[in-house]
Amino acid sequence: MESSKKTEQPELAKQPSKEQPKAPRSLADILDTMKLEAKNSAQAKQQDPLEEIKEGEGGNPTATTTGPLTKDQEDEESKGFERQFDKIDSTLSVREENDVRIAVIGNVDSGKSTLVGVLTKCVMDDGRGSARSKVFNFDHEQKNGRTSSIGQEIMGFNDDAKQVELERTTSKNQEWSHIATNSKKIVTFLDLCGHEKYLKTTMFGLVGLMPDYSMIIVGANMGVSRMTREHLGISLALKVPIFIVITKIDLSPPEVYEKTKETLVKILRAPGC
Ligand SMILES: Nc1nc2c(ncn2[C@@H]2O[C@H](COP(=O)(O)OP(=O)(O)OP(=O)(O)O)[C@@H](O)[C@H]2O)c(=O)[nH]1
Ligand SMILES: [Mg+2]
Repeated sequence: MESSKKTEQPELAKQPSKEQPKAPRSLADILDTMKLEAKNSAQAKQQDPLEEIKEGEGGNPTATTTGPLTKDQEDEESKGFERQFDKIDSTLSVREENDVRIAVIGNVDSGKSTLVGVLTKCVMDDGRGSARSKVFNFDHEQKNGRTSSIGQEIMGFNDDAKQVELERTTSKNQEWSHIATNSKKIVTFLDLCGHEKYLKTTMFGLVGLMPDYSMIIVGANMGVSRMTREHLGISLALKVPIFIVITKIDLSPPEVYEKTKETLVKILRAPGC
């Protein structure tokens, strides 16, 4: 038995299975590859002898240079950087002027999605969730009425500062494209989640999507809840300017509405706010 085992081993070594790593290449092969790569890179350098001059002209200030730069080259290179920064600045200021991004935050059921639906889809709400159903991303959100993902909707304004009318379109892409081509200014709403369970998603919207403002929705009949304070605190910490919208005034008894307003004034006048 032992002798048969000994004879099988070299057989296996001769025919390696697919999982086994490839046998290393010979030293001569490796040297050949290295020579070829060195030759190619030398040829690439010869093909573009103006590369260094282009860098000095601001064409590509991030490209590496060979050898130390002269004073003139350094000046030219810094001018190149300045030109690129100016370009980025102007792009950002165009976005600031023409595209305002608003994060919609506040307690669960305060009416965030409803307000976004009413404003962007130009429909009235029936008090039972008809407007919010137009802005939900997923079926499960439609079923339980709770936002669990970040919804994005846009609202466009034309040269006369009037809202761009919506077209009957089949897809969101077509709708956005119609609004974008006919608008001078665009307001983007980020419909965030109110439930504590989805606070991480709301945080991501506030931190990652860089809103210009936070619109804090407070239900008149609900008062200022713990979650509303939490969202307000996060916005303040991120230095995102805030404004407050009170909803459900039609449902709220007048004294509760007055109490909610008083509490809001107190919070907004508190130090650090
Ligand atoms: N009567 C009345 N009902 C409203 C008003 N605003 C919202 N609603 C209703 O309140 C319910 C909750 O609204 P949503 O828009 O889903 O609330 P939300 O803040 O988005 O809730 P979450 O996404 O779960 O945080 C819906 O049935 C709306 O129809 C309002 O001003 N008046
Ligand atoms: Mg919602």
